[in-house]
Amino acid sequence: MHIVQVGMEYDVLKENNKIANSNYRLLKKHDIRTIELMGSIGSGKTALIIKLAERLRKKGLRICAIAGDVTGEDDQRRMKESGLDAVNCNTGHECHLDANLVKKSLDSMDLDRYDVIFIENVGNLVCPADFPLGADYRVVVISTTEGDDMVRKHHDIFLHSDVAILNKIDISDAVGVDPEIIKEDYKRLTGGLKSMYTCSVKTEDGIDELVSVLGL
Ligand SMILES: Nc1nc2c(ncn2[C@@H]2O[C@H](COP(=O)(O)OP(=O)(O)OP(=O)(O)O)[C@@H](O)[C@H]2O)c(=O)[nH]1
Ligand SMILES: [Mg+2]
Repeated sequence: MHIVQVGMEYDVLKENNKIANSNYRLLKKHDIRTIELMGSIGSGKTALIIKLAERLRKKGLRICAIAGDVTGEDDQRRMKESGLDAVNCNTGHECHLDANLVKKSLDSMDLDRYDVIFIENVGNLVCPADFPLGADYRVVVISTTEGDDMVRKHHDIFLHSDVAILNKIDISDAVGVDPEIIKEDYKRLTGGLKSMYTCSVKTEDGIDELVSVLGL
């Protein structure tokens, strides 16, 4: 029984990776840069996408976002209200997007209209890790309000992502969290090879640096 379960899981992940590769090739064919944002519920993924998109529009880039959530259209609505083109992508019951759901969203879009696509994954620090979607960068966003132990508790998502961001540094004192502890944990986990970037979407601290880190 145990062996069968492992085999099924392997097939699902293999199939996902195949579709993710095809998403990646499709996006490259249209010369689109794609950034996936994963991270905890409420860490500020939607707020960060809206803020980055504002910056990029000023540079003349054409932006769209895929708003991933279990149910509802709240994030898509916020994105659209900010002037950003956005496609809603509900998983129904699942705790993460998969490459096939993203493929369906991409199929519904006119890809010649965009230079950059943001994909917001479902708020979760566990499930999205194993399911690449075909983006250029996988970014994980956590925030000071989650405490200082997220890196110690969730190795996989940090190891499966290219860039890590600690948001809401404007309220780190108020919630009694020292950003340096989280950054040190991350450095230790990644063997000193990568640093975590800090920002506040609210005060815009660190946003310009993120634009350049993400190659935008
Ligand atoms: N103080 C402060 N609040 C922030 C910051 N960034 C986001 N918020 C607030 O945090 C709350 C959650 O932000 P969202 O952007 O909805 O977070 P999310 O990660 O998209 O949440 P889910 O989609 O539900 O997983 C909102 O009330 C934001 O206004 C920040 O840098 N500082
Ligand atoms: Mg959101």
